[in-house]
Amino acid sequence: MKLIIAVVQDKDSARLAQNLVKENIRATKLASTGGFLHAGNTTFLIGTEDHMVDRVKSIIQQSCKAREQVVAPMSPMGASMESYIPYPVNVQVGGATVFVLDIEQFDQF
Ligand code: 2BA
Repeated sequence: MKLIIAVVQDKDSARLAQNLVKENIRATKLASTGGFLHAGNTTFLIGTEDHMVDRVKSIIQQSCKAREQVVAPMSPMGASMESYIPYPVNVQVGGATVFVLDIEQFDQF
């Protein structure tokens, strides 16, 4: 069994959730925040059998798309100098960042 962790943009999360339900794939949605943009995103936890991993990845790929986001300049006050961006820049945010982990045990009580 595997645990698929997928970080997706909020705009795609309803579509992804719907497409997973349609195919009877169970998932948990968590509200999350990107470490770089500090923008809200959604993290899906999907526990699934090994043979379903490629299918789940393909549903994620079809449901989520990459977009450009403008990062506005931040005041250096309160921000560390490494994260200070003095002018607006375009950042390409991926459709989904996906991790696949082995599950040692799976129980439901
Ligand atoms: P954020 O951390 O807010 O990152 C948003 C986008 O900003 C990233 O898109 C990437 O294009 C850019 N970015 C991130 N860190 C950067 C840096 N140090 N320098 C320059 N550009 C940077 P994605 O790579 O598609 O990531 C989208 C979201 O997925 C991330 O939001 C984060 O929440 C998650 N993520 C991405 N890689 C991850 C990882 N290795 N571990 C955990 N979460 C990750």
